[in-house]
Amino acid sequence: MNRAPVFVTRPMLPSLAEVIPLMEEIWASRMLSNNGPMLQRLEAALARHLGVAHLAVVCNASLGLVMALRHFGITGEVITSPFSFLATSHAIRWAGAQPVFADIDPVTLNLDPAAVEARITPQTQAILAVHCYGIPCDTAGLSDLARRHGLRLIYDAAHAFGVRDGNRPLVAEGDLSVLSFHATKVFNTFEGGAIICPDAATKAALYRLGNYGIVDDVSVEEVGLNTKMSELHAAMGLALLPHMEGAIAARNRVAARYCRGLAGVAGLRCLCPSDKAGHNSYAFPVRIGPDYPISRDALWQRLKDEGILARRYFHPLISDMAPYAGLASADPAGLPVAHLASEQVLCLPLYPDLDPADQDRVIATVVRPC
Ligand code: T4K
Repeated sequence: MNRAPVFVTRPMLPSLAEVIPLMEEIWASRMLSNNGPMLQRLEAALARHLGVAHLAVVCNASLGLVMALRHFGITGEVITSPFSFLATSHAIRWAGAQPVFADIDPVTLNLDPAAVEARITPQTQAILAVHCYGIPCDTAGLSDLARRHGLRLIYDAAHAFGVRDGNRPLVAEGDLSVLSFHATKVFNTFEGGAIICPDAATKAALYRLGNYGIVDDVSVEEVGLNTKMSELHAAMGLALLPHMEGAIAARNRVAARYCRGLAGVAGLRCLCPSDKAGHNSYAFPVRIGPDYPISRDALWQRLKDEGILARRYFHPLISDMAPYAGLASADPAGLPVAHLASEQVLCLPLYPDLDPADQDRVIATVVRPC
């Protein structure tokens, strides 16, 4: 039987009926970009939804990360995780700074503060940490480190939409946090992102930086970029946002179903705390250890043969990719935990409307791979 492939994720969309009235407003106003009414509404609605006071919406998280670094004038060394999507390190380079890789914690798979501390030099200016799969970093440990060494702390929160750490929204941590609204993320505007900022002055400075550096009709004070989100993208976000609570609850249910279905499988560990209040189940990473009957890569292929497109996020490590492999901090000997994770982690399909029958096939294949 020829089945449709089961993708690792599928974007959530609002109904067209919800989108069309917003399109009609855009057509009537003929405001298509440049801090238009849809963008302003989206920013206000997102700030309310996320429980933060200020945020600046941008056209994608990659440029949001570049802006966050540029905002603080970071051009020296930035300590970051090799276990992430390559955009994290690319942003450091595009900002004109140098990535320095530090090893990760074996449980959270996020930067290990002790490993970060060992990489600090007089050239270090910032830490760019990633809440991988929406699992919170050791924010207390990293904040303490940043404070003691006078470093900026920026979070790549691309995966962390809606995550709460205790009573606080996780994105409120650090000097700045950057969310992604890419199609593959928990909340999407097709392409997009946002920088969570501490005050209105920072938001205004970020808007200026993302609007060519223009101050007014006659003055430009810096070499800015264009990182604006269009009204069309903002409208998509406005239509989708009311669905987010239900979407995250549905993600958590899918994740919990995996946890039940995969409980007791020898050599396999589910990594996301789907039972923890405040988690968003952005992804469903499992760790394939030596006691599992086949290797992670063999399981990935076995699933692929069944039309199940699990993904090896994140393999290879960023530090092993050509633009970074020559760096001293990219030496695999200094990144043993990240290397093992990159060889053992596999992300299974997870999205709010994953068909239970498809999920059952994933579970059955993982439970009995041979
Ligand atoms: N920091 C971190 C930690 C990130 O993970 C990312 C992005 C960024 C920063 C940068 O954020 P942005 O600048 O993008 O805002 C995907 C995404 O393209 C990328 O955004 C994401 N991380 C990364 C983890 O995953 P690919 O190359 O794996 O995506 P792709 O096209 O293979 O998509 C995965 C699956 O999703 C497909 O098999 C099918 C499904 N899909 C995808 C798209 C784009 C759909 O069903 N519809 C779609 O429109 O990188």
